[in-house]
Amino acid sequence: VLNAGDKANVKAVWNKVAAHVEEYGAETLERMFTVYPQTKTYFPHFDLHHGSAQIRTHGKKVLTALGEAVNHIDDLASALSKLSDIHAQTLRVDPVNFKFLNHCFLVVVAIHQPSVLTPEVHVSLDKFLSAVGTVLTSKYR
Ligand code: HNI
Repeated sequence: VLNAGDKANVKAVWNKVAAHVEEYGAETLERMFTVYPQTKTYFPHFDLHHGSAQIRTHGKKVLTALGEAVNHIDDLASALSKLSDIHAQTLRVDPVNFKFLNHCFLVVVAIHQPSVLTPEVHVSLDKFLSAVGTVLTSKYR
């Protein structure tokens, strides 16, 4: 459960991330595809080469959605309801992949914004990303 301190920490991270959603999003996806190549199977229709315009566009979409979740951190379930339907019913992304994406995003934040990522903030960001993953995989049947 995200407590008040966690919520403040996540908002502090987002203050640093918001201006870079396309860059950080693309880097997150590129790391995910390289480090966990099985994640590429969900994107057979994408050009996955370095610098791909599709990766940039999709990275921006994913991080923009995460930013929306930060803006509705007290009600993630409603804020992510539509995305949850898409991932569970249409895309059928195996839940393990959310851990991979979360890990890669943490690495990207650590690289680009090292000063914001104190151990306490790291914990809060990890909790937030897990909570988002839980919501996005909550409608699987
Ligand atoms: Ni995800 C589409 C957000 C995790 C595979 N994803 C989206 C869209 C958003 C999004 C936004 C665009 C939806 C639309 O078209 O309306 N994805 C998120 C978020 C997370 C996440 C916020 C977790 C933090 N997605 C994942 C994971 C995978 C994944 C872990 C698989 C490894 N997502 C997809 C695929 C699509 C997608 C595939 C469709 C892409 C396309 O354009 O065809």
